[in-house]
Amino acid sequence: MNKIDRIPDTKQKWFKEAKYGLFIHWGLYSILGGEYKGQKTDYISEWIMNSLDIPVDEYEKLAEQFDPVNFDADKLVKRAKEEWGMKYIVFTSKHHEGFAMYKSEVSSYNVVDATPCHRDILKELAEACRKYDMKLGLYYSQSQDWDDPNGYISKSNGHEATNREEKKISDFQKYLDEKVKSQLKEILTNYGDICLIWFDTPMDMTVEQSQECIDTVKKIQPNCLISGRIGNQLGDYMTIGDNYLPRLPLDGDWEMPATLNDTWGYSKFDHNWKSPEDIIRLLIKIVSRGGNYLLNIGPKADGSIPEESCRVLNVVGKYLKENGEGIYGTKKTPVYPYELDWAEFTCREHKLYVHVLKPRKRLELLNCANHVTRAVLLKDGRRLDVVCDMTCEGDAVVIIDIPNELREEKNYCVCLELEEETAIFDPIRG
Ligand code: FHN
Repeated sequence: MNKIDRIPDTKQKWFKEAKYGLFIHWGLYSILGGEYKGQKTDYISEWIMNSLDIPVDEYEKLAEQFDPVNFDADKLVKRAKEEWGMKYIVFTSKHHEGFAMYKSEVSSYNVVDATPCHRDILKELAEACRKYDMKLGLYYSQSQDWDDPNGYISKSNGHEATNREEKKISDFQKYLDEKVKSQLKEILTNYGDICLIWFDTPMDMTVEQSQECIDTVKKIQPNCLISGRIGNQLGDYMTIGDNYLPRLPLDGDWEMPATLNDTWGYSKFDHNWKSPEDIIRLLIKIVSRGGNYLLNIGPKADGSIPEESCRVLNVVGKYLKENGEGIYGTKKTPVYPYELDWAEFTCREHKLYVHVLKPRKRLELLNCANHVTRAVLLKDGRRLDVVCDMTCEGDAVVIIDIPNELREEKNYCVCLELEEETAIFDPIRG
């Protein structure tokens, strides 16, 4: 089968059921927070070295300031699991800046050797993940490395960042052999089970080079998944464009990486936060289209998490606590023929979940032709009255009465138990 026609299948239950993960972008760029020597970047903040053309030796000096006194891996992982409802965490072990957020023997440009804190951040996270039974994946920038003379430097933001371009082409293999593969071995050997390696921006990597990275990973941890951004369509699952929600359900395993504001790394200037309602709706849409939502936070240099991120994630977490049955482990949902601003749907065998996102007096699901045996409010198990009927125009309709005390409420989920295995949405007829 042509690679392009391949339907990605991780064959891993945890990935298919997880639905919601936490992305963490943290590195030296977090110290700058989008500003260097009085100059602001208007691009994503973790790209500041590239966007503002900061010379390598100047940028490297940032490490001397990295001392995250407020970073508490235990608290963060506990929170992600118990309050925010995430099922896995993906942490930047090395982003394009080239700095390792763990103790590396391959390069002293790492968080233990080059900073005053001498803390192995990855070790702290890995221990917390083990303690709370949280899956841990690692972001690793395999192509771009702005610190290594042989790493790629992208100009994809329209910015002529470097004069190192010729060299990088000829010596990329050297960087791959000496830094990438060796560092992959380190992160896969020294930190316990790693559920996935989140490769990114493959650039011009050849099929052979992508495969070399995969082989390096799988030889050490055969169950470790490979993100779509290994390039050449060799990933175990599809990684959708950043913040790009597929309009329709997609076949196979996929994940959408996304930001809470407009940047991945911490920025002092970006206050364009999505609302909890935005995130809840996005989560349900992604899940109903068969994907996982990998939602990002960008800790500050001191290790604290921006308050605005926590505020949003707390509300989403509350929704998941009450309505998680309608999210985790659900399946790709048939496309409902109408655009409703007050509802989104998810499903599993013999169950259709109606996520009610705006206040309603009653729920009318026009063209839903299922036989519903019971309607249950997920947050308290209360049974609701339900009728399966026909409209005077001759269309099937399911009607659920909403009790008075719920009529002003939004963000709750009703589970419809179905005689049929799957949701039946009739096509629109005139
Ligand atoms: O260039 C990176 C970016 O900094 C960020 O890490 C995102 C996350 O998906 N990936 C790349 C751009 O797609």
